[in-house]
Amino acid sequence: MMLGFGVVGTGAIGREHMKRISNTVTGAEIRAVTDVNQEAARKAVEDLGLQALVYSDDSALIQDDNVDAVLVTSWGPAHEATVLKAIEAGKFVFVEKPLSTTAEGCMRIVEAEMKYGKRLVQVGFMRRYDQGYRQMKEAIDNNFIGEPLMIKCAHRNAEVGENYTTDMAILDTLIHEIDTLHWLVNDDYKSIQVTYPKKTRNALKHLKDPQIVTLETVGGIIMQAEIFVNCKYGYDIQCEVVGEEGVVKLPEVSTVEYRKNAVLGSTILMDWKYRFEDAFNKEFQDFIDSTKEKGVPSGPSAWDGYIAAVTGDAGVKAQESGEKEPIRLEDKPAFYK
Ligand code: NAI
Ligand code: ISE
Repeated sequence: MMLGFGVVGTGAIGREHMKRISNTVTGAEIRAVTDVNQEAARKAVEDLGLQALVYSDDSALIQDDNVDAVLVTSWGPAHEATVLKAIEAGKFVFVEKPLSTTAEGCMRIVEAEMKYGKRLVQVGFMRRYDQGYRQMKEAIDNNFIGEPLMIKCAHRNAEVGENYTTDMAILDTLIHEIDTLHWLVNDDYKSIQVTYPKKTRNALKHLKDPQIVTLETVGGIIMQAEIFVNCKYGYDIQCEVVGEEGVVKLPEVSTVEYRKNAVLGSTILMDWKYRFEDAFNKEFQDFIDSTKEKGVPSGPSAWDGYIAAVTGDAGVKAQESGEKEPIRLEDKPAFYK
């Protein structure tokens, strides 16, 4: 039986995921779409050659009996309302990051899901499905490098648009590291601090870029993440975990090696879309298989979305204060253990 998706938000990543569901992964199909820009929704259906209904809003789409799972790819501030409606209707939800733009909003989702009585929600933290990160995690879990002591990582984008603001370095960009790093080392965050190196002349006036974020865990691991969103040369994700007995490093993406004009080189990808394509495919296949076979999604949960939101809020505070800000999480409910 096919899992029927209803898509809320047919913008950039919405269309990517629609293509993925229709052409790459197996066991699912797009049955309905909606977007506040109705023309965009109609065009997405037409361009992808789908047999999907176009609804006027998310409420109507969620009520469609043929929609088993709601894919939320609208703007961040709209996520919470759609996710809550989908939970109330007992539909599975795949929601892109952020789960909600506030920690309180994430907690409302957590409470609604617990009240419903089983997991319905998966958050789009796709790095947990990236082969390199998975291999690192396996090595750490198997004690290959002994106790992890520190992490050094970088999240670099070639450039960002005018509407990218300083806080987005934490809430939109670092959010992926926030989710991945504590998962990698099985630890919880304790504090966050942000410092600003010399500013690049390639960043617009209103933006502080690059930024160095230091996260400290309850177990004492120090993680240093560089966020540099106008690095110019490409989309580059780096991560190295230093342990008591050795080091594991995120492998470079393999691209063709070339020799030309006295250079031995290889290409750096320019876009997250290509860097994490395989991870996106795997996260969707897992969501489809888990919901169909186990009746619950098994990927990053609403609780993981909550952790990211609390940490992100503390990060924005740290950007403003320059101080080490505490990260205070509620106790994890047994429901999510
Ligand atoms: P976008 O602006 O290209 O598309 C968003 C679409 O949602 C637009 O077509 C807009 O009209 C529609 N929309 C907004 N509010 C709506 C509502 N209430 N109901 C229905 N439609 C609504 O944005 P983009 O880049 O596709 O990002 C969407 C989400 O995906 C964001 O939360 C973003 O953070 C996340 N994202 C995640 C990535 C990842 O690596 N996991 C990468 C890029 C984006
Ligand atoms: C974007 O919003 C994402 O979610 C990408 O995965 C990330 O790497 C990129 O830097 C963000 O702008």
